[in-house]
Amino acid sequence: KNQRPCLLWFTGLSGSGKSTVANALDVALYQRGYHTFLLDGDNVRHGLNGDLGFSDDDRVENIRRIGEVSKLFADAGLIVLSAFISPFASDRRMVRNLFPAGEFIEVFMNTPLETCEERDPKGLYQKARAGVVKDFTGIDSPYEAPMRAEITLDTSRLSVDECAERLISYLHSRKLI
Ligand code: GGZ
Repeated sequence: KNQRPCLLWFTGLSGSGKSTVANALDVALYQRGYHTFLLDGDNVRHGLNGDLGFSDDDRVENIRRIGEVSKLFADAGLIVLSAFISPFASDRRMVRNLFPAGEFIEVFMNTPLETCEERDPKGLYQKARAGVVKDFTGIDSPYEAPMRAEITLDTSRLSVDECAERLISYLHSRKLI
């Protein structure tokens, strides 16, 4: 199947649906015969970035490395899906600048903090509120919302499948697939 390499960069709070939507899109693209690669905390923060924590400096380095790895996979011709909080606008811009115009697609998961906190799948918000976990994004560490994301999705209003469909439509409209 014809495809053009690109990077779909999912940014948003913990629990906003980044990994869930990226995984659903990954499956949908695979089923349609496209070659993709998904990067998220599960396969990056334990291995490649196992030396990094959640201080501002470590988050900057986390995103820098992920941007470079994403670029390598795109150079190999893949549609890359990367799902990280990436709270700082400057880091997202740095990754954007690694890519030709139109090949970096910022996907802002704009799910309200309230919803993310209700979901709290790992109990981390509760720990952050209790002060047991420090520097937690949205609680005592900042999240800089994108001003000009290519796509904004809110999983408190849209189902995971609807989000994936919107992303597929976008890729079609830009002739990336
Ligand atoms: C934010 C944290 C923290 C702190 C652990 N702040 O929802 P999760 O659990 O499964 O995914 C979150 C993940 C965030 O890692 P990222 O690499 O995406 O972050 S960043 O882009 O800011 O570097 C969360 C868990 O790690 N987690 N401690 N203090 N999220």
